[in-house]
Amino acid sequence: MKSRAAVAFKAGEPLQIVEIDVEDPKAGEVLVKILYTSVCHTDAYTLSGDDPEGVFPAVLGHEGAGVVVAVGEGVTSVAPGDHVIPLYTPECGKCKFCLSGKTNLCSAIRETQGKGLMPDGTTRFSYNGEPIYHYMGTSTFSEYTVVSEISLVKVEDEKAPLDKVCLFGCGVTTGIGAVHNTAKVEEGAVTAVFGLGAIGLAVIQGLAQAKASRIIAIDMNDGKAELAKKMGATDFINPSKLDRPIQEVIVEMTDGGVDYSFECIGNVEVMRSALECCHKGWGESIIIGVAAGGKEISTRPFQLVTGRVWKGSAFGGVKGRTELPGMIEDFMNGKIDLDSFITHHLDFMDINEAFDLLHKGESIRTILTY
Ligand code: NAD
Ligand code: AHE
Ligand code: ZN
Repeated sequence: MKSRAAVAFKAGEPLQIVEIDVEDPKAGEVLVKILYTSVCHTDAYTLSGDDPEGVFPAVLGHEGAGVVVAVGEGVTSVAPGDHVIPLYTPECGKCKFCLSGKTNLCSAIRETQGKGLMPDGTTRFSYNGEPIYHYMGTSTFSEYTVVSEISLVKVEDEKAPLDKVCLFGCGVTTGIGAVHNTAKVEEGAVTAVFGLGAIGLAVIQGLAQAKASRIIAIDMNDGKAELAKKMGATDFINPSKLDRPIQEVIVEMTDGGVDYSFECIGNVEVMRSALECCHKGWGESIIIGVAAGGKEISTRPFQLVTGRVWKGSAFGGVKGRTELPGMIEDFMNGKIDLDSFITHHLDFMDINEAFDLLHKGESIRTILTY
């Protein structure tokens, strides 16, 4: 079938809206009509050419929601008409990782997914007869996309608005999950959040749910302070206005450092600050931001010897098929605020504008409608 898609033909160039060909889903695969998608900084990262797994031409996009159109042989968990959210972290429930009880990083299709291919090693997308690669197993920047069955969670409540719950495809789940699943923040904790895009703001929302006593929000852009405070931040710091390292300032204002910090930018210098602002003996720093290929983190090992802990979090440690239904329910019951993340709405055709808004720091999330 034909599908409108925003194709990343080359790194560093704007996406081009073209009509691509989409093949039928094979065994274990599902054809989904994407109704809404948004742009996460990771899409911009891959488009920039800094992602070692970035392959071109590709259909990017991993934060979306839509409706099942057709299923391949053997698919039983979803059926045509079902509302679904694609999951870049699938959940097969059978692999060593899924069975470990220790991680959400399902390994069933990770190898081919990282190469922009479906599990059988081929692609369902083409343009002028040439293959187009998939992305993160989701490719939500095509009106019709093919994904693995295990990369879909069904939205059981048909009243759940897909133009909002699409945010559970990445940003909101990642931030809230990192607080509860990765850091396991307890009531009264003193915390710091570096970077106030959708990920950092979702972390703040998770910290507010966990009843953290202090939530120090940090961003170079003063324009982010208001929303951070609305979500629950107690303090805001713009590090570009300081004449000394931010970690020194935070350690001083928290009587020795924070219990938990979260890096939501992808900047290895900030990752160091986030670790070093943690309290001696127990402070934990969670890396969420994705740093460019070739970048490395560093600190004095003494920081770890003296009890600080460095951890990372992918998709907030959330097992999508098991845990997203509960998060969608929380949203429907008013326990998660999605509306505040949605700063812009645009037509899908204007997707490059959504990237510009993100780069300029003017948007949190832009919902693109097909
Ligand atoms: P975003 O661009 O909306 O937000 C980043 C924020 O960081 C902006 O507000 C920006 O002003 C701020 N910032 C940039 N440099 C800074 C600095 N030196 N000091 C303080 N603030 C600074 O991005 P986003 O969509 O929220 O994504 C954030 C990061 O999280 C990206 O690296 C993205 O790739 C990553 N991410 C990771 C996961 C995961 O599962 N680990 C999931 C989603 C996104
Ligand atoms: N391909 C990148 C890795 C990017 C990365 O770390 N991705 C995060 C999700 S970002 C979503 O916005 C993730 O979940 N990683 C786990 C995984 O298995 O990919 C690179 O730099 O190589
Ligand atoms: Zn993302």
